[in-house]
Amino acid sequence: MPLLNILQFPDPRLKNIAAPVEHFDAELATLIDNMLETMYETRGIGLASIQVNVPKRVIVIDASDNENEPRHFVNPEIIAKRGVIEWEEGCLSFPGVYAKIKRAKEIDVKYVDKHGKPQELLNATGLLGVCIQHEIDHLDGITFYDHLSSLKKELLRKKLDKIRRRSL
Ligand code: GNR
Ligand code: NI
Repeated sequence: MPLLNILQFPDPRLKNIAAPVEHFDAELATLIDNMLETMYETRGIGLASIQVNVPKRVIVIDASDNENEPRHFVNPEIIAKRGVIEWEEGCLSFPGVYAKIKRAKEIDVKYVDKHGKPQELLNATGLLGVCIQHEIDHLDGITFYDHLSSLKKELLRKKLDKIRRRSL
């Protein structure tokens, strides 16, 4: 069992909007550690606090090949977007289903670290860039499902139902 419980679609709490973090204390550091542990345990490459029912603006990501680049972003904001890319995305709140989503190809992100120190990540591309956009969406109550046409939404729901029936 992963440390933290990950909310599953269509849990209404996935639509909550996360509030900015104001206190850079031990509780925040523990949340980040627990989110990273849960992400690694579930073989995800990212996790947003909203998914573990903590509506604070915190995300963790490790988009490396060797699971050795844990990153955390507190109060992240995309400050520039360049180009468009389509990427096959998955989500820990929709296990087993995947969909192609259009995202910005390259982004610049401003955030603070767990100490409250301002940071910038410039020119994030590929899986990292896509994942940051996917996670920031979660903080605003948006999932990859919300990016799909109604036809693709229906298809994805059916696949999800089938997978869930199979694993009962
Ligand atoms: O594990 C995940 N993989 C992934 C693949 C492509 C684009 C985005 C992601 S994020 C996802 C984990 C997750 O649900 N984060 O919110
Ligand atoms: Ni997700």
